[in-house]
Amino acid sequence: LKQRGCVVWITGLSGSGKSTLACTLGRELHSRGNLAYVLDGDNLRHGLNKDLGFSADDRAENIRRVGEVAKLFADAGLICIASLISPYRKDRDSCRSIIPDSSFIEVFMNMPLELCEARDPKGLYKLARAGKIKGFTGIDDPYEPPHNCEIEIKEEMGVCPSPSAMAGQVVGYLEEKGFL
Ligand code: GGZ
Repeated sequence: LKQRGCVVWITGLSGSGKSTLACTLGRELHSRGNLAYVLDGDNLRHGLNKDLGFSADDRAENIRRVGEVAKLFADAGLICIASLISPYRKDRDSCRSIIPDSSFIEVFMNMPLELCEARDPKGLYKLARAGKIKGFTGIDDPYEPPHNCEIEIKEEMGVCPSPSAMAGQVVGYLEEKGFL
């Protein structure tokens, strides 16, 4: 088994494909014989983070906790894949600062709001537009795109990459940097 522990931190709007990438990447790594573990923001909010809401302070605490857990997994030698909206640059940067030497790999799902809103997998954008959810990221709450991400996933000529193409982009990066 060749691998070096690291944190793949996937940030982007709701509906941008974070969970899809996390899950596809996790399966791809397992099928190659690597050890990976997915920490998904939305899932963790049912357990570890069930006391937290969506104020800026609660999001910061959510991200801090997941960052600390991701660090433990990376210390144990796993490829830890964290997928959270993580809308504030300062919160993502604090996670980066606790993970040692270049093993925090920030992946930005750079998908247009219109696309995420058109997908609306859980109908949350619709509720946010109707004012039934307040403080929804991208509608009436901020999203700060990264200035310094390692990997950017975006549409090419108006076409969104497939899940396996997105996972392939991350696997290529991990190989190039010697994590795999
Ligand atoms: C953003 C919200 C909100 C608000 C509920 N704003 O697409 P989803 O549904 O499945 O994932 C989103 C999830 C966001 O949780 P995170 O832990 O990733 O957020 S953060 O990093 O900002 O702490 C969305 C749902 O929760 N959701 N209300 N107001 N997303």
